[in-house]
Amino acid sequence: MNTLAPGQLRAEFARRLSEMYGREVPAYTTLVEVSRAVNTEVLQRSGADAERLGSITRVTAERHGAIRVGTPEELHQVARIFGALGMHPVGFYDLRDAAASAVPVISTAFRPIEAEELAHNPFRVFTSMLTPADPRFFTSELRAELEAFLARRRLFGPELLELADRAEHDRQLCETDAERFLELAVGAFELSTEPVDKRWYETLEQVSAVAADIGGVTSTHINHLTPRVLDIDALYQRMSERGIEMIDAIQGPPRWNGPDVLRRQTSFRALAEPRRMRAPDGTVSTGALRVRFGEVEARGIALTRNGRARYDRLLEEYGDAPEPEVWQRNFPATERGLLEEDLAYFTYRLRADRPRDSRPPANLAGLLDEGWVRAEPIVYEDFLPRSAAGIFQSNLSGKGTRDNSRAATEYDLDWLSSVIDRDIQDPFTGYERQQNTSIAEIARQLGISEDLVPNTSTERKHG
Ligand code: OOG
Ligand code: NI
Repeated sequence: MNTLAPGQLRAEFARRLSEMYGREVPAYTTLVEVSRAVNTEVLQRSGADAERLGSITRVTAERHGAIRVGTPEELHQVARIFGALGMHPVGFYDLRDAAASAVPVISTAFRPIEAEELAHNPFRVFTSMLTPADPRFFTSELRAELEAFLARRRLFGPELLELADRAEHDRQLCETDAERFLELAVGAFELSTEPVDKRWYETLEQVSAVAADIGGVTSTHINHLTPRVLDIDALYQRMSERGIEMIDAIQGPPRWNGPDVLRRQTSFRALAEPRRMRAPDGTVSTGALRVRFGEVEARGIALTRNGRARYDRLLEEYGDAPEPEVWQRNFPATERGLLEEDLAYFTYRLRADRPRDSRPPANLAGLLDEGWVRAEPIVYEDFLPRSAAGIFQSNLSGKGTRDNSRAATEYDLDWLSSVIDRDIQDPFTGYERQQNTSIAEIARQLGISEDLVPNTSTERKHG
């Protein structure tokens, strides 16, 4: 009998989730159609350049989703489900301080880690966990009530978790089990039809709409599913022309005439969807909630720690939407410039067409100049905390409340890692490893014994 490996399960999960979401959120289908049209145009316009940051097959299938859970136990279970799909936790995002509105969550992203797995299907899920223990948002009474509510609910059933564990352990499932696993897993992220306890939902909503979305109901749901587009400015305009109201801006780096770096994203506001509500007297009526929205992203080159420090400093100095001129002054306008200043990550490959008629120089710049090797940019696979907070915020109805006179409860990557009982990878580590492995490989192929790893130059201003 046929079996499905984690990569196949992941691709199939992403496909079915997309089908479900498209059925339930029609604007998503429009977004996917427009993204596809824009990508085809970019491909025709730019040829091979359009695929410099991923094949068109990958980019067309590429999605990320987002879910939010309430407790460490729930996050632990989510990690098991994604583990079955070959998705591992990467990065720690603390959105509590990244947002001006009340966004009481900390997050990580589950995604494939190996380059081949990413190329096969890069599906990732930004996963947030509520922080009821943070006294800036929750009083001790509300915290207790919230934690008791969360402890009573069950997001994922035993059969789903058992299949997940088996899939992860065996690194495969037979077709029958895979079918059942996928059906249960997709179902777990569908919007529930259970009536919402109106009083409880509204109590939490006063504190934070995010808290209500997570802890006001007995289930979880995918709140957006994001296609990747190769020209996000064109997409933004096209969607607006189709009458879909986008948020004010594209978040992340501006459009400019240099290489795309990190990622840019934009969204349309959650649509009001009918939802059954139960009043304190027990009567059920139809209300509306805005909990599912649309988002689209463009991805660029992964920045090194140096590059990221520069990016963060620019946001610090110029706010969330720096002008293209600011970019021009602070970032080199070519991939080679990024490489020379150690601002971005590249995979180095030997050029087969280069005659081996001299001794290859023992430094990367020389090898590039003399045509021995070429450098291919490594695409950024992760998220940005300020943009993520912006996405949360742009979809909140009210600002909620936050008492800044209270001290925040501290969380970090290690804490989250112990909660889910899995290593959470630092995002930089993966890119660095990929770059350094490729350098070691060309050095070996060319018989160069010196250390070719680029010197991690100290941050210096460009231009
Ligand atoms: C997650 C928001 C973050 C992104 O693309 O930055 C995100 C959420 O709303 O739950 O998905
Ligand atoms: Ni997103």
